[in-house]
Amino acid sequence: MDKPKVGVVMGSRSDWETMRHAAEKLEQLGIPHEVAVVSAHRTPDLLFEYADQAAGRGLRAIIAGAGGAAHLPGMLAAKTAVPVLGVPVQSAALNGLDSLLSIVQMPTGVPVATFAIGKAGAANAGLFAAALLAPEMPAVAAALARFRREQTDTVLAHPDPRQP
Ligand code: RP5
Repeated sequence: MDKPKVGVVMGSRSDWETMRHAAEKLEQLGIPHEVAVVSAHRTPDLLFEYADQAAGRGLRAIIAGAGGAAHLPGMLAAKTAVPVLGVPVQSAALNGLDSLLSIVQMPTGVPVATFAIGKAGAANAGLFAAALLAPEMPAVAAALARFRREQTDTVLAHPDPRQP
């Protein structure tokens, strides 16, 4: 098995229903990846260990999803120079606005690339990771180009929204 190039981490098992959309895109585009629950609040030592080892293990990007007081992406970014792609998980109490603001409002100097709330954000984080890897992985570049072409062709082939 190829060594993972992308880590998909999340604050809780309950985030998987959202974060699986990131993993599915990586799978579809042939990107070696790993998936794990790493909680900023419940397993802080694991979070530090994961961030410390990320670059050395060959990860080129970390997609981190969390909901509510969503500190996981920001704390990872604080501990590693590997690009962190933050996905706000839709929370029950505030519909994910809390998650979004927790992730996007990083102070100067510690960037987290922040995506949309929920499924779209997770899927787009997967696609964005593919774009980051494309220059060094020709097969990924080709798969990403194919995905985009098929997406465009699908829209163009069904221009009338009244037709199924
Ligand atoms: C966050 O708290 C997690 O990322 C999750 O979105 C939220 C709720 O976690 P659980 O109570 O479902 O484990 O840390």
